Amino acid sequence: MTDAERSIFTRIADREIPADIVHETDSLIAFRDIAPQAPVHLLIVPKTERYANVVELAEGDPALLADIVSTAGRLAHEHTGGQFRLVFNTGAEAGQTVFHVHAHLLGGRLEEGTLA
Ligand code: DGP
Repeated sequence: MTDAERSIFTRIADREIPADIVHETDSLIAFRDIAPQAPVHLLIVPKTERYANVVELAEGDPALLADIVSTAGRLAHEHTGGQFRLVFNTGAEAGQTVFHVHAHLLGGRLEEGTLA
């Protein structure tokens, strides 16, 4: 795969592009969003870029989706006091810009309409 074909998130996981990484396992990586929409705004990303969106992930690897959700819970306890919003933009018209599935974990004092 050429650099142009690899997703920006794969390049972050491979340490080719710097990011503020807060958590990593063999299958997932979590880092701060470059353009935060809330006081705490993390992206939780499976290392595989096989799945473009959450529906593909749910159908292809439900255990990995469950891992994202439980990781969100643990990270929310560490970073926001435990309450959070988890968003999967799905499709360009819904605001998805990176077609490598990722969850937005938003926490802190959310304004009404954040990421609406
Ligand atoms: P989405 O619109 O749901 O596809 O979200 C993509 C998010 O990825 C968006 O909130 C901005 C973030 N993002 C894009 N490029 C980078 C980057 O190079 N570093 C970091 N940390 N975040 C990025």
